[in-house]
Amino acid sequence: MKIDIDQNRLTRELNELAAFSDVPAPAVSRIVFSDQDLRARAWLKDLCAKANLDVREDAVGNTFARWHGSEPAAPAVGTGSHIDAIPHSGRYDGTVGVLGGLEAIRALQASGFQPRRSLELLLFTSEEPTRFGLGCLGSRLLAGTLDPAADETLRDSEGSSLQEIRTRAGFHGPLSSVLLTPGYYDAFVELHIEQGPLLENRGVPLGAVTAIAAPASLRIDIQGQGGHAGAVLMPDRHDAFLAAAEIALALEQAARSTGAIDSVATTGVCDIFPRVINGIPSRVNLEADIRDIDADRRDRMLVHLEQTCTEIAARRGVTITPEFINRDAPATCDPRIVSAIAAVCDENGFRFDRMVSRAYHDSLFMSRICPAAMLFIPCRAGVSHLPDEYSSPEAIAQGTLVLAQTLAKLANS
Ligand code: HGY
Ligand code: MN
Ligand code: MN
Repeated sequence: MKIDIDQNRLTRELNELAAFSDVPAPAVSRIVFSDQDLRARAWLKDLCAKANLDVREDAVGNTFARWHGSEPAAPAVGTGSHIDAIPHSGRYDGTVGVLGGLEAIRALQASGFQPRRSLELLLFTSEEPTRFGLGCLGSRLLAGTLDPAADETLRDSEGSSLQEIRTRAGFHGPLSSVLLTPGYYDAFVELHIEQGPLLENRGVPLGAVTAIAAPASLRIDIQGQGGHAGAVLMPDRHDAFLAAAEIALALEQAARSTGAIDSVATTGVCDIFPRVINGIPSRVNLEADIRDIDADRRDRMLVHLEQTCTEIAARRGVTITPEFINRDAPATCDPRIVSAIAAVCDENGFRFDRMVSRAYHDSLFMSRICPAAMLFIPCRAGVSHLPDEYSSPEAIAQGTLVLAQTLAKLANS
């Protein structure tokens, strides 16, 4: 069965999708449920309809495009990713998995392949934490790992709730209806850029992902004492920002001192109040991201952080309140699917590495409800979440070909 990936069409579609953006090229900003996101979704649904796929959307906007197999009642094989993009980022993160998944299905259709199990493309809602502060919103709800009460509790920076925003975007129904029934999928495979430099450094074109790191994130509120930048003497100060600075450095030290290269931590948000040059910071809001492929080691970093906050609060006379946003377990990718990816690479004579994913993905939550794995392709210098994120048309097409052949194996397993 010869499967031809239409590399030019796939490249063109990736560039068309990138144009649905709130910032000029080469950067992409496409926040979930923004006008650009909704336009991009409509454009994608039209492509799926043209491929004769049966399209449906759930109450949070997860979108499913199904090619019905000869055994429609059998658990399906899924593939897909996300199209939301953090501000001023790139055009390949997530989109390669959505448009590559569509191209894989179209190539299988054109090859005359007949799936026994249905093949289904997914577009997950809000993989990025940008708008609601929590990543993988759509896949968490599909997996039942997020309380539907999030409809009210999750709010964007303007105070609008998830419920208000999703219904305004045209997605209705109770959030509890998003949960997938057990056995809905027999397998799920996500194609994604590596978002790291390992494949490119090794000159290897493909990565079969064996595990996905355990992400945790938290908000830290620091309440100090404001005052006049000139009049308050240093011994009398309770500067909230200096306490925050110590926390950020302690977090870095915690990640560097575990002895493992897989421990990482970043303080990516720091809001200072009242944010005036001649006022002592009275309050700071920090948001930190802590990950490791080993959950226990990650949790030891979190314990160290909490102990450090207690010590800084006492010494500086400030109040420090850490609040977890998420604290997820890592995922082990399904060995059967990893083996199917490996077999396809071997059959094609493609080199590949088995590797872990340090970024989290929707596959992390799909693995809670079905066997799941990921296929990586290189991105230039490992750059991602930046406008110069890049993966070559050839690398994307090769990854799409391996995805197509892997889906075919799984659909008729
Ligand atoms: O942050 C992540 O790992 C993903 O790219 N959202
Ligand atoms: Mn991302
Ligand atoms: Mn992604």
